[in-house]
Amino acid sequence: MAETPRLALLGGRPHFSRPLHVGAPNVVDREAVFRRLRGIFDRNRLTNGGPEEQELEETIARQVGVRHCVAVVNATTALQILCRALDWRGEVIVPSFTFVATANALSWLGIQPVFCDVDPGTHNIDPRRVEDLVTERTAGILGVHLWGRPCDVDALQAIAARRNVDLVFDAAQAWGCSAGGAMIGRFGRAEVFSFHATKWVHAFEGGAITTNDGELAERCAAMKRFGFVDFDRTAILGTNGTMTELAAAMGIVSVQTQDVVRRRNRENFDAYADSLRTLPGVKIVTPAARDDWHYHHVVLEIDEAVAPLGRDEVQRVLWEDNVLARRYFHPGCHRLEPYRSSATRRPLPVTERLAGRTLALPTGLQMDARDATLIAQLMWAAFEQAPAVRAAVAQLPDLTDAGAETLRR
Ligand code: T4K
Repeated sequence: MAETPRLALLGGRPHFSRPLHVGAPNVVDREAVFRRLRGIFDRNRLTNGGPEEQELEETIARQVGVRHCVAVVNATTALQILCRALDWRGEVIVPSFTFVATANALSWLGIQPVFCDVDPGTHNIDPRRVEDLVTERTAGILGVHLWGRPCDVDALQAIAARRNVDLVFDAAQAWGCSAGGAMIGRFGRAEVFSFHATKWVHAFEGGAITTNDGELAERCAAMKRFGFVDFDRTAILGTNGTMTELAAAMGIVSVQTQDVVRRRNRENFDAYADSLRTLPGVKIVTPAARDDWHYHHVVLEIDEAVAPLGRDEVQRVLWEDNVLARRYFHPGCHRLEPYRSSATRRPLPVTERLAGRTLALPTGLQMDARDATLIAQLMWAAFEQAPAVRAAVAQLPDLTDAGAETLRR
């Protein structure tokens, strides 16, 4: 290890002059987006099923290897449309250890999310816990490929078939990932991707439903456009989930240039992994050998029983140095409103443990491998001076008060 860096928390100057964000947008080729934008203005077709949206849908379907793709304004709306198109009511089994949008999409439709614990190794919904939660009110299982690592699709599929319920996946974090050679996006009855600006491939805001079920795709496509199946005929209750042409153009260029981002993510990830391998009590989330990954989520598990500092203390150290690490997904949906106040709480010990120890670090084009190594060195330095760090953190205001302002910088 190089010379110990002087932590900003302990009086040094911040090592990064500009904040490094988790989820800073990656834009590889602005000119290509501008060219497409000129075409959009020339055609004067700005939204509602223009050529950019159609091209994006074809691009996604081709890369995933499915027959149908329906582009939607964002993944949250896409999940809602999919749930409606499946005519889901009653209860749906879903992990709590996910971004709150997964559960909210259900609740927004009056469907009750039934929170299931996750597997401690994969962080994904634990099939061994799912079956006990199936009741006569269960409409389906909504798995989440958290961090882009695939759920245990086969086990979930077996339960869904045995109990005669639907299985779909929230693949918001999993664009470009595969499970044992099969691209995520092909599993269950349908899957939903997010192309939000914070994703490694994005459309400013965007989402997509992928499926091999033609009838389901047709229903989703009609629902996303007010229920229209013709220029003036509706067939179904719909909403407005349309993606603009500008967003679709950004999405196409982002897919076309994704290898540049994946390569940088990989370099950053390897540098983090190399430097953190022997840091006591710290484990980095890695893909299984059989899977392809985007290396977009650099997620640590910090075990306070072994590490000299806890996750929240490490986060404060990094923030003082302008590394805005995030506690994804603290504290778990079941501990956020409106779920926290609901009467039907069951114990989720693995979710609780993970929510207290996971920390997401920045990556992407905003930084390089040297930066990743330096961030790891800051963590080493913090561990070496743990008593002083602990005392200094205790003097700081609560992060929830200062945090929102800092993130806007
Ligand atoms: N299911 C799952 C499993 C998901 O992870 C998500 C979204 C969804 C469903 C729903 O997908 P969408 O409906 O969004 O398509 C972010 C994103 O808003 C959200 O899309 C994402 N998951 C979630 C994990 O993270 P925040 O509130 O943590 O991100 P935000 O806006 O604070 O962005 C992170 C940092 O990145 C900012 O502090 C600053 C920087 N940033 C962000 C944006 C948007 C920029 O520098 N420029 C930007 O344009 O939720």
